[in-house]
Amino acid sequence: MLTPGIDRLLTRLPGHLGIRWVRSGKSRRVCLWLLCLALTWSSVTLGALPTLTVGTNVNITKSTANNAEETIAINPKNPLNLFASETASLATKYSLDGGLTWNNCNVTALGASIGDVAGAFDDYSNLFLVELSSSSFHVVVGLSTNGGATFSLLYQTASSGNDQPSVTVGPSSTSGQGSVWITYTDNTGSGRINAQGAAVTGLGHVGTFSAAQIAPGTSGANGGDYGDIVVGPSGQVMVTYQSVNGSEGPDDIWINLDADGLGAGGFGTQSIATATHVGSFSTIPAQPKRKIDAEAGLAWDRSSGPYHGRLYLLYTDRPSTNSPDTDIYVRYSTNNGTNWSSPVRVNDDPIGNGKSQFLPKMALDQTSGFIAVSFYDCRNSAGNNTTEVWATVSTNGGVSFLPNVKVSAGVSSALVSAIAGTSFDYGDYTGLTFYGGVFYPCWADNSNSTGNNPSGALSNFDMYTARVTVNLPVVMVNPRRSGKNFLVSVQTTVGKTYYLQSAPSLTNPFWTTGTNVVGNGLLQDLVDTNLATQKFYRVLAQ
Ligand SMILES: [Ca+2]
Ligand SMILES: [Ca+2]
Ligand SMILES: [Ca+2]
Ligand SMILES: [Ca+2]
Repeated sequence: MLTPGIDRLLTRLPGHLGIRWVRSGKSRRVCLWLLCLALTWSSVTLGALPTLTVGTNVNITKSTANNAEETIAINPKNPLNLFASETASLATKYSLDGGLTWNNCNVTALGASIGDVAGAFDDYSNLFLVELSSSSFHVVVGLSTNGGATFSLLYQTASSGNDQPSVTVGPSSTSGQGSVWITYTDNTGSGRINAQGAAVTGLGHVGTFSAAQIAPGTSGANGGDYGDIVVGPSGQVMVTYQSVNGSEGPDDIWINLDADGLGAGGFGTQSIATATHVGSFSTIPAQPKRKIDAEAGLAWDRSSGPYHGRLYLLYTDRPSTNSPDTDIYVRYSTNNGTNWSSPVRVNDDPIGNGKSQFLPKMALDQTSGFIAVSFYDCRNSAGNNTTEVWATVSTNGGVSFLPNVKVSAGVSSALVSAIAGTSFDYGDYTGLTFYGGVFYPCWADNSNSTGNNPSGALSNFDMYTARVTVNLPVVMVNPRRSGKNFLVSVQTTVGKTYYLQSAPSLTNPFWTTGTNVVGNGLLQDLVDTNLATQKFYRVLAQ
């Protein structure tokens, strides 16, 4: 039972914790207000940052074939259900136990493919898979309604000669209805960026894909490729891509917005979101044959968190064309891509150390608005040519990123004969998915750190993943009454002092400071021995 004052109570109070104590008549009750997320946002005040815990590396494929260029997706309706696939050998797998064990998907209905796989689950548990057909590179869209066990053929483009399709899901511009969108490069149209969307109304209920919409400005010399697509909170859709100049760079990363999503309006004029020194074929020591592009990626915050509506752009840049010192950057926009923030460097190894970070992927947790980024990283490679996988998270809307964590247990290399002979290196991209405070990078690994790559170490890649958990700092637990005492436990940090304050109402600007404790790194109690009929409590740290 909430009293009329509760709405006002739900006003966020940065930098402290709020608790309302109500004691009335015969029934005594406590209305507790635990702002765990607010605590994270106010972590500067409280002196505690979220941490990331990396789980055991899992070898998804365990195959003698070469496995590289991955996609991974988590089912928001059942987060123990994951899907992963890769281009080099088209291993296509699903998991029902949170990524610990993996089964083969049946994709025979989709026909023969040359890969360029990408997958996404929607909120109805629909799993969409896009890939290129072996015959003429049509974009094939598969649908699984059973978590990845079997796929049916949902759609195939009329256009041929396509490249690098992506798929994404979200709401539509019609209330209560979802949408699924694909984008790809149509090379019969000289590098046009095409997008097509369909309404989704339930599990297995997917409408007809719209005709191919061309992103204006993309054709001929300004053709785009290596892009991404994302759906915003009101069903609006954005594509990103970089110019295909076939060179080391410099280059531009472009965007077009379809403001009404599945509505009749098309994509607007293209605009440059950022310049980069990474061209569409940039040579780095770790990926010398396949080369890399900037791997532009998009995420849009549709959560109810504090950064709802924020749009994120991920890309790779370097200090100058031909520099091996590639870095990963994120910019954000609060106005549908009209303006972008300054770039924030995601990798946290020393600036200017010459080491390559490449093939980044970004994913947004729609339960919180947190964004994760993972990437191959040569920071620990003396020759800047062997890789680990590193990752990090931003909990503050892309303003900063947590200290990076190493996700891969071993060190991999594309310079070994088995991989160099393919000229495919690590492929063109990696996978990442993020839901409910847990994210899963997916990458090509030939370290054999798990001991179950049948090709042994430093031979053919297997596809690996690991569960990475975001741990929010617990700073206040177990608020409780004991006789005439009110108590709350606080996780303290050395160097801070914690004060319990109370006030008779939230509109009263005068808070009475009660007891305090000096932080010692342990859980400590703050006590008010003068419980009144109604009090509002907060804990300050300074
Ligand atoms: Ca590819
Ligand atoms: Ca539209
Ligand atoms: Ca670097
Ligand atoms: Ca393998």
